[in-house]
Amino acid sequence: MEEIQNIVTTCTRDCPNTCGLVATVEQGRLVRLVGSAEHPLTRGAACHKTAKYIERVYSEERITSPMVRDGKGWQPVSWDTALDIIADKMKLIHEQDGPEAILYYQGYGERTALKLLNTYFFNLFGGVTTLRGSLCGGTGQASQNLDLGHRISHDPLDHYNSKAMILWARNPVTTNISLVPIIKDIRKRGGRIIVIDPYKNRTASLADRFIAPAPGMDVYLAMAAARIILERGQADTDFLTKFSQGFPAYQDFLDGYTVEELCALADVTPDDASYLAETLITCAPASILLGWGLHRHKDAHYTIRAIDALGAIAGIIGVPGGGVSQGFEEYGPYNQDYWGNHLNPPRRTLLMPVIGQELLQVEHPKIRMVFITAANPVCMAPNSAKVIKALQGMECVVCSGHFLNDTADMADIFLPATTFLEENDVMASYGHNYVGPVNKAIEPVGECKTDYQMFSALATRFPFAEQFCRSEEEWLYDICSPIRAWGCTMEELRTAPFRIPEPMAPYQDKCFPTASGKFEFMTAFDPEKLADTDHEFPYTLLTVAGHNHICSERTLSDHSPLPEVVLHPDEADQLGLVEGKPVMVTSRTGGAVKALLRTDHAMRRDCLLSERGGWIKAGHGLNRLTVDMASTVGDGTPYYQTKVKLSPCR
Ligand SMILES: Nc1nc2c(c(=O)[nH]1)N[C@H]1C(S)=C(S)[C@@H](COP(=O)(O)OP(=O)(O)OC[C@H]3O[C@@H](n4cnc5c(=O)[nH]c(N)nc54)[C@H](O)[C@@H]3O)O[C@H]1N2
Ligand SMILES: Nc1nc2c(c(=O)[nH]1)N[C@H]1C(S)=C(S)[C@@H](COP(=O)(O)OP(=O)(O)OC[C@H]3O[C@@H](n4cnc5c(=O)[nH]c(N)nc54)[C@H](O)[C@@H]3O)O[C@H]1N2
Ligand code: SF4
Ligand SMILES: [Mo]
Repeated sequence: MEEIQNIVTTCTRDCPNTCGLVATVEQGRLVRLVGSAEHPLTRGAACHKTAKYIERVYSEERITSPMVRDGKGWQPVSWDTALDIIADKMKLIHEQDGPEAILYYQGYGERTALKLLNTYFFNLFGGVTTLRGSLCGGTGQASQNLDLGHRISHDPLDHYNSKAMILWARNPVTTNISLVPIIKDIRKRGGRIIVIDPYKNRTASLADRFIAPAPGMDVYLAMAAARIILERGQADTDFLTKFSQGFPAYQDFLDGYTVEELCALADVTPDDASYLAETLITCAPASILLGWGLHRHKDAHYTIRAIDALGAIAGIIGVPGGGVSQGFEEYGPYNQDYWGNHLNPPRRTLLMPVIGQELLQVEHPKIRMVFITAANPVCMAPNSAKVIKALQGMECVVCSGHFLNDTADMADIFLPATTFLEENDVMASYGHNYVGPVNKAIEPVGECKTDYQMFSALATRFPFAEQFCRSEEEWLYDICSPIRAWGCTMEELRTAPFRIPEPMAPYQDKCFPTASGKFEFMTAFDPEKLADTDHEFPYTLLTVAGHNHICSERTLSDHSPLPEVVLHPDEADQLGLVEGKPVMVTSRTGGAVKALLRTDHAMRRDCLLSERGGWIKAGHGLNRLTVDMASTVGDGTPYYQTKVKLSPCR
């Protein structure tokens, strides 16, 4: 008899939707993966990438046994052999140079509850060098912390109370589909949607107004809208006087410009700024959702803080259906003692946004070994050439993942990881307040192991094995102690998502965990920092989320022969470039990427657009062009500070 099972689980990919899923398994093989109707946000609709994920699980390109590289290339080996080599190397380095000569690089590929234990393993070992900063959302969180004390976003379901939604550098049609029904509901109720983005992204088709400011110049648009609200006497004076600090200083910045000047600096029309201001006034409450695109500029904190300030002036902070929201804490609902950071004195950290440079230059001790899980820094961190050079200089690179991507190509040892369909775990979200069960749908493909199983097997080679090696259930019980304290048993968590008790709309009491206890306006602003023209490299390179892939989660055969870049047709004409033909894109990193040119009238003339995540070995790899630097606030990665030029290519 044919055995068919439906397993409730949660998608653990690097995606703010963190969908509830149902996996159908027939005779041990995954045959169907769809959105769960029971999940309050997924509502039965997962993305088009989900069904395709089955192909990824069973792909012939997937690596399903440990491998070690020798003079002839990759050789499959037993787990014991691979782990013995790693353990011996770790012990030797610890003995000779101390544990800080090893870097543990944990990426964004999967951030489940049990992933806390990866760091715990290294802490039991003695604490190694780890990372600080972010390739993703660091700037926004740090900037909002300055204004609000502690960034808390509105529950996405609270936006059913919104009369307007302003999507500022965010493209939910591609990146956050569970917001789409909410957007449509706002429109159905007669509300407004505004999309603010230098590029006419897919979400713009759902918007009443699309505003395309110059990249990184949104601060001026936010200031223009704030000025208009103040000039029209529509500011929330009660909030400003009772619950905020620093408003007079902020008003001084605004008074330094006319609305027209601010609009010229943002390169938008005064009508765009008026529409934005008027929406905040007449469609109250309006919510503002910040995307990750905003973060990718060096002084992005100006923009983010100016948008928070606009929210404060418009009176949407602490108001149901309002707010300036961004992300959620994906490790928030766990007992974070299990990172084990208390076991050692604080150890050295390297700055993620400039990881190549850091690895090349750190001393005392030098890094000799890099252990990478769930990441592809060669492809996804900026300035690939430096990351490659740094990894090539290592004595030993261990890489754990699913496929032989650009980073695996730099490794000496590859450890094959399970996908979430082969795991039991718990998953919280950076896009909403639900934490959900990860239930194993199929047995691990080949010899793949979960990260926890790998680290447990490795731990048996060290004296701390007993402290580390427990059953996954025991660990989850302990790590999820806050969830249990909120009244959800582990049995309940296995069957359905649980909403953690964060507010639907934060700050309703108008108390903010800042030094003053009030909302704090930005009181320093240096416009000089935003001036950033480069005549030789005139286009800002926007490397945005791809519609069909999450970051670099692809296979080699998934790639088109060349990456596509999109330019305004008049710019192409001026450069003598032809649509559909290859062009060479270069930047100040010295990198060069051959790409196929597409032209689009919807592009701003000062930007070149491409999707991020394609592999270098497949001829993509846009991060060969991106400059490596850290943002002024929050140690984020300003990928879009990169300027490029184009030339014809035979
Ligand atoms: N399909 C798919 N989904 C994904 C991902 C993916 O790669 N593919 N990645 C996941 C991850 S890791 C993340 S962090 C999120 C990201 O989710 P989003 O933030 O929604 O996506 P991005 O494409 O990074 O950036 C959104 C937009 O910001 C715009 N932008 C860039 N600079 C500026 C600026 O200066 N001002 C303004 N106003 N807009 C600007 C870009 O043109 C882009 O359209 O999505 C997640 N979901
Ligand atoms: N140019 C440019 N570059 C960018 C960005 C941009 O906007 N522009 N955006 C940045 C953003 S938002 C992000 S989040 C980063 C992402 O950067 P990274 O985290 O370095 O890379 P990903 O492409 O997400 O790759 C994650 C890898 O983890 C593997 N993986 C998944 N689950 C597991 C697991 O459980 N165990 C193990 N061992 N491996 C697993 C996947 O197969 C995949 O290879 O990239 C950044 N890079
Ligand atoms: S990738 Fe994102 S949208 Fe697609 S199923 Fe996973 S969480 Fe949902
Ligand atoms: Mo991200």
